[in-house]
Amino acid sequence: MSQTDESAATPDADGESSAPTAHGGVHALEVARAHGVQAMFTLSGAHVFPMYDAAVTAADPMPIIDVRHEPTAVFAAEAVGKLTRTPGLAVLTAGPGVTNGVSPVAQAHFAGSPLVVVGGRAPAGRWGMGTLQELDHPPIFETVSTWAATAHTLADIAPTVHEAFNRAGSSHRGPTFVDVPMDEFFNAGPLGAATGPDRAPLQPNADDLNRVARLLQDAHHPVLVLGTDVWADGAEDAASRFAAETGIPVIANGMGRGLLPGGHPQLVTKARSAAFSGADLVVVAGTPLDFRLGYGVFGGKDGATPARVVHLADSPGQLSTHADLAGSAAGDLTLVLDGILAALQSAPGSRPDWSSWLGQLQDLVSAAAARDVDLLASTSDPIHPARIYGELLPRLADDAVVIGDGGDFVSFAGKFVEPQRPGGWLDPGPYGCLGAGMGAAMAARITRPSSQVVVLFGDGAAGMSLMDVDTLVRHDLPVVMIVGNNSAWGLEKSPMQMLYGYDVAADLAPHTRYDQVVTALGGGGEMVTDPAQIGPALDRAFASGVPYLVNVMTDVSAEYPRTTHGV
Ligand SMILES: Cc1ncc(C[n+]2csc(CCOP(=O)(O)OP(=O)(O)O)c2C)c(N)n1
Ligand SMILES: [Mg+2]
Repeated sequence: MSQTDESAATPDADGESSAPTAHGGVHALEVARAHGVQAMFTLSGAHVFPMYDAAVTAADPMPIIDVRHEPTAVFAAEAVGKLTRTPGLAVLTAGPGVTNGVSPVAQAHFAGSPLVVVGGRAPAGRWGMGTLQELDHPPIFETVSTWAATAHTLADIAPTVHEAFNRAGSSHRGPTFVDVPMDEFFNAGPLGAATGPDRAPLQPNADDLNRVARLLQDAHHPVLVLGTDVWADGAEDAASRFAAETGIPVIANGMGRGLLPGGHPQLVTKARSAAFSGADLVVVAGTPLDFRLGYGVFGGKDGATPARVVHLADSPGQLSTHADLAGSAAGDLTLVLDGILAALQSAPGSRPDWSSWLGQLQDLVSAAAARDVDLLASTSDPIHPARIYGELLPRLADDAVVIGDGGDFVSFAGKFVEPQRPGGWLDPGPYGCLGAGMGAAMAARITRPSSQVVVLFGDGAAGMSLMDVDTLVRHDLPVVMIVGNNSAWGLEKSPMQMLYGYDVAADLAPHTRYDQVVTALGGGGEMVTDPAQIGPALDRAFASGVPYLVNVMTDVSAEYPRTTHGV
């Protein structure tokens, strides 16, 4: 117990002190702390002052990262959740502060990111009378969060916040929201002992695991897809064991990147389309069968038989209801993967040998890598975005955190960046909300203090959060930002051209000096127009020790060759 005023302890009948008293902010913050929160992200508003008072008056004060626009606070807290697999905390003031947080909460909902948002709320004592920013928030979050509730009284605060953290951090993870009426937040009353998470791993069904093992036993050309929830569920060791023991080819998706390190012989992400079209069994672990995975249909072109599909999820509600599944299992993903492996290893008959199938895919990976060499070294003028990755990749440390926020420029990152460790790649996930990168960078710098942190911005996306470089500077959070500046909302420009033969609302001002925005705010930066200068600029950025933006002018006609637009 760190932040109670002992002189305010409530005397009981014998005159001895019983539970100490504290205001509502302390009630909420002590619970957050018990759930592992180490920093709060916020933008000021009087409705939530008790949270700040609780943070700064604690014996062990909690850092407050105050931002310039609420979405950055929530994206930062979401990214804390993604990086640490413990819910992050954002605190938003009533009304506009809370509604500014809706898109990031929706993003966390789609990505299954553990996140708790505590909101201010107009005072209960004047509810309905039209106080400033009086809005009933929880209904707004009904479709975009795991759970949303009001803690109506001081006594409700601790249990409601506890519930919010438990739900946010339990499979399937996601965002939760609690608002507290201002008068109750400022009220003081007895403070109970805060307790941490209480959740048990979800047990998968043994028959389901055996069935999946039999499907693997029968498969000649299987592929395993490892997605975000494998990392989020802490199943990285089980995933490595499964891959090592079976020899199965693996494709990484979302935060599943890095579960097998870049260059691992079984990692065939670069041969993804051949792997999917040639597979007879696709096992998808820890990610939905959405547009990123062809809605769960693999192969089957030109009359061929499509692959059988197995879906493994961290909880039953995540299992696909639209795909035609040959097998499925839901539960703690370590138990799921280890359980299938054990069933496969104890099955009668010989272990399947997939080495020649893996060999075919490895040849395709090598061919794809050889094809990329020229593009990564491109000397074209204007600069091809791939050249930026050609310069970045050899400079990335194994523990780097790479964040993508943009359209085509970031799609190239998805193609070229294969992290060495899990938890080192952050993208928005299936909701695809631009503007998340700056908050994610803050979270990465705070949670991985000694790692390189690199944000890859499209120029359009950068404009959504660049003012929050001010926050990086004020809080001494050095990160490297790289803008692929094609002076356009490129990912929208080329599809509009394709559909209409023209485009509108897709151009941005040419050669905008986003680097000078950063220097004006107290960081460093430079513009690059010569491909040979990208590498030296990156070296200066990494060495600078300040928020530093490398603004690279790129070729707007070098769009990403995509096969799907997500519909
Ligand atoms: C909040 C939000 N608004 C709009 C979009 C639609 N959108 C997707 S990609 C994109 C273009 C991104 O442009 P930029 O960041 O410059 O990257 P580029 O494609 O040019 O590399 C847009 C507008 C979105 N995904 N999210
Ligand atoms: Mg652009």
